[in-house]
Amino acid sequence: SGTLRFVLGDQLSPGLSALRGGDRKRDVVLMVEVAEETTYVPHHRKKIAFILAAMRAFARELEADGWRVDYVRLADPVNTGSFSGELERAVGRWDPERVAATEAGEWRVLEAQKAWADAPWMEGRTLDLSPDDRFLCPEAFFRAWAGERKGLRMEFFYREMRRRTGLLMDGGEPCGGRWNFDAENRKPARADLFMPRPPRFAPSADTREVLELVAARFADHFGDIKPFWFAVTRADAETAFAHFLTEALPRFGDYQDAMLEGEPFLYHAVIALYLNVGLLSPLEVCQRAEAEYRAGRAPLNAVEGFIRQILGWREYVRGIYWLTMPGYLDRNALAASRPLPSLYWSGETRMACMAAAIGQTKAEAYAHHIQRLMVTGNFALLAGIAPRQVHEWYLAVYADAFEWVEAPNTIGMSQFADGGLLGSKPYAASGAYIDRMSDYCGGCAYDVAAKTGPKACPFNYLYWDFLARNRTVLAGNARLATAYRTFDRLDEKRRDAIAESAHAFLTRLDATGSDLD
Ligand code: DLZ
Ligand code: SF4
Repeated sequence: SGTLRFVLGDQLSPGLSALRGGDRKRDVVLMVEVAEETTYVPHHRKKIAFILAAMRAFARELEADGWRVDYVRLADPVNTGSFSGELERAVGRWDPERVAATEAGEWRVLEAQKAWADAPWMEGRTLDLSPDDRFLCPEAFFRAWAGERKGLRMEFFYREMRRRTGLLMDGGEPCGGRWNFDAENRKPARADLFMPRPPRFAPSADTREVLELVAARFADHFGDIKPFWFAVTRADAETAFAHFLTEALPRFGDYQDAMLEGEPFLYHAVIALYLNVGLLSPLEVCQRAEAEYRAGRAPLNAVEGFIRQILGWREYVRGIYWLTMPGYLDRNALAASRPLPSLYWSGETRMACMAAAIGQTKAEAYAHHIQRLMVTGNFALLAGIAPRQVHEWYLAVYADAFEWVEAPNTIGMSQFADGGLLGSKPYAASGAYIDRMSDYCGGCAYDVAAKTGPKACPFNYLYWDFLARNRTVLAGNARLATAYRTFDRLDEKRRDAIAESAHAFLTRLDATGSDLD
């Protein structure tokens, strides 16, 4: 009797639609740790630890709030290893009248949820699958918006969302008279002693138990488990966010695109992982950032930039995901087919920028967006790596990576494999961009000023090689016209030297998985 309320590992929010209107005396909340979710891509060990620890903490929070929670652990010998298998067993245990669930964030899991309605063990019971209204843009709203347009530019979607929510609006007008202050947000950073760091939380006894489980069970997965300092409770995630608001938000805008050796976090909030599992609410974090602006404690360029990431970009990529799945994962507009080189897992490379981004990814299950887009993403794009493999790497290695947000970012924005649905041009750049935005090049074995030859920065010749190789697809792109003109003005000897350097580099990459001898 009663309702079985199934809560997934990225649905750790007390206000979740599947819990709404529940009867704490009659209903049971089901949460399950399952092998399928931990291995559908080889997740970073810190990511698995984070999700399982947050799930266990949430189960305790629900119990403290009067719910009865049926929690299945990964090590339970009768665990079937899948959501559907565990739901079937739980239905057998509780014989509920109804099963309630919130629609999964991923297409793969939503398909499984929809199939529950016809499962033999659901006979005589109702399935109540409700939308995930923690997101600010309902799927139907996005479809209607997208249906009217050819180009789906984030900027216009974002303006609709500003109007719809009233965030950073003065009446009908955007605060400060402009929608977007990004032009002010492109400053390189300098290391200073007072740079804020995200607060670190000591693992509880429960979390330490999870760390041991993950160490034993996922010994062959990528990534360091310790030190483990992520928040796993709502209270700690809120502390982390409050710290960001006072310490980093005021300068977040200025240094959004900067990269510094040894400074993985800069002025970034490092809250995507908390938002994406439900420990923080997207609407609330936007409202609190706006309050900092209204109180005069943070400038508009910072607050607008922060809110755009969440209200604009995050909602927009989710809309794109549901609009284009399931085909999206196999898009490959540039027909890139090189297998992902092993240096993405080992971090062993002479390219200082790549070593820094991959090294900190291994340590922290985190890299900020410019490292992902302009270093590891840019390299994969220039080297012509198969987008599906690039996608699976990002999905595996980042604690905040769930397919709905990661796939459009990787396949669309970073790899241009959707042919320009998301971005109007590929995010391809030579070493000069990385040099301008970071301090990596000074400590690199390569010379960022050299264009060709064994000492030259590989991003330099790979950039031209990328443009030359993809000419038929990209030549018509207005935003690349200048680049193609520059390339065509190079004399033949230069162009041959570029092709030769690129060929030598890529041949070694294919043979060894890296650029080492
Ligand atoms: C990512 C993940 C992992 C590693 N483990 C679990 C798990 O054991 N149990 C669970 O409910 N969810 C897990 N998740 C998150 C799910 O993969 C996530 O809910 C799906 O991606 C659906 O959006
Ligand atoms: Fe990266 Fe090239 Fe700079 Fe080295 S020189 S850090 S490879 S951009």
